[in-house]
Amino acid sequence: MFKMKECEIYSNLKIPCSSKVVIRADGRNFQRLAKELDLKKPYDKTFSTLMASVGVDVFQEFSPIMVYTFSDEINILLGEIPFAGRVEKIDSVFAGFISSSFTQKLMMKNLDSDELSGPLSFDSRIIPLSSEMVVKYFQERQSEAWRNCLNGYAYWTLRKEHSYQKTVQILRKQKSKDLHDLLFKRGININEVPSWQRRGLGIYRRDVEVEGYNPLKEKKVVSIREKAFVDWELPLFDPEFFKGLKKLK
Ligand SMILES: Nc1nc2c(ncn2[C@@H]2O[C@H](COP(=O)(O)OP(=O)(O)OP(=O)(O)O)[C@@H](O)[C@H]2O)c(=O)[nH]1
Ligand SMILES: [Mg+2]
Repeated sequence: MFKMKECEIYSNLKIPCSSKVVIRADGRNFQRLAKELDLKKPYDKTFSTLMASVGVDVFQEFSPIMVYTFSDEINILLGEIPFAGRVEKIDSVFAGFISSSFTQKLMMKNLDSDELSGPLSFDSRIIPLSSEMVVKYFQERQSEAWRNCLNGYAYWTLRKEHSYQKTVQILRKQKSKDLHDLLFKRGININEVPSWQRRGLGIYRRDVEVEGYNPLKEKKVVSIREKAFVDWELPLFDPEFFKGLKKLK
């Protein structure tokens, strides 16, 4: 007898057991959202703070090893693989969770969300990697953050002087060195803009001192707790950085 369940043909798709897993979620149509929220250009710290707090929500819910975010993307290096590695379940739950967390934080931040044209969403993809590829993956995302930073500053600086068409035309043939010079002539040293704009933001476990009170001994006590730490001053990623990351105890 035919069972409708048999039409759910992707439900058995699973992540290969031996791989490390990164999930990358990306805001859908956030160029439009940035306009609607009238975000500062090229970087709006309120928006990045919001993305960081979404990352902290992900951290608390799924206990990954690290979250890395820049622009409208969030990369999640998983420790334990949830939902028995089921691809559909993981992709849909992460996209849903992140979209919902973002919306909740947006409402709390009181960014001018009355102007939104409708519900917002994030997509999500699963990237299985060998251990060696994990560092390379994050290095590539961090290079993308840097390219974004350079292009974003160049674009918005020129837009103060030129139309959209003219700006695109000027930028078309420029190499990265030309963009540095172009910005430098206008008083911006791109190597000195805030680290989070050049390198993105990381969230990972770190020991922090927590002050408490021991009522029996009637005195203050300091204990060490592991907490999700938002790093606004990330180094350039290298293998050492990843070796130092704490896994869930
Ligand atoms: N003004 C401003 N815009 C930002 C900021 N961070 C991200 N964005 C916007 O978010 C966009 C992210 O790029 P994409 O993901 O390629 O663009 P998208 O419109 O989301 O397109 P899809 O992801 O394909 O749906 C950028 O082009 C910016 O327009 C910010 O701090 N300030
Ligand atoms: Mg996007």
